[in-house]
Amino acid sequence: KGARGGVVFFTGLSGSGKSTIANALIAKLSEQTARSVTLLDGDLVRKHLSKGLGFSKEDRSANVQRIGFVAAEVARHGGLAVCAPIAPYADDRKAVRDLVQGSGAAFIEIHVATSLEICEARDRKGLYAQARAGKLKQFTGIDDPYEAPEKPELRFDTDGQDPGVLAAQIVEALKTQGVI
Ligand code: GGZ
Repeated sequence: KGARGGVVFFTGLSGSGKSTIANALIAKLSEQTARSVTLLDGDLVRKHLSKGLGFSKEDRSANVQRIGFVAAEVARHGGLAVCAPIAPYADDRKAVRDLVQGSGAAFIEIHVATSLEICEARDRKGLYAQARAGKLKQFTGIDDPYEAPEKPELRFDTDGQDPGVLAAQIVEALKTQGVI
């Protein structure tokens, strides 16, 4: 019991709340378990593991596959990895799922389904405004695709939701899957 590795894989638009929920999850896990957690969040990944990659379909795919490879290795050795890229393409997410599940680890895909309208209205980093002005090309949801997952393990409509409540649902899913 407790020895099964697992990957929590968030997907959703920029500004949808992936990182916020991921951090709430990590806080909750640290209260409830002694498990250490490997966080593969967008900012750090693109600074190190995926340094030099842009936002073409090829580069996004490479980025997501790299995240998936590291997460699968962590999970294969009994660890717990939390990933939070946009991961806009269904085939990349499927490849990561297959890689993780292939080693017997749990894979929990979570669609953070905050609408484009809400993400754009928040625009915390001003990126949507830049994309609308044509200064930032290939921006997900504006002039680049986002393929919503059809059957994620969890889907969150984050509007007005407490990240701690959402994180608690993920903890339950990890318990159901025998990870914690
Ligand atoms: C989408 C972009 C883009 C473009 C820069 N499209 O809100 P953020 O700033 O911090 O999160 C976004 C992040 C997306 O990187 P990912 O590695 O998660 O994307 S993917 O999974 O598609 O590889 C955003 C910023 O980088 N950003 N340009 N054109 N987001």
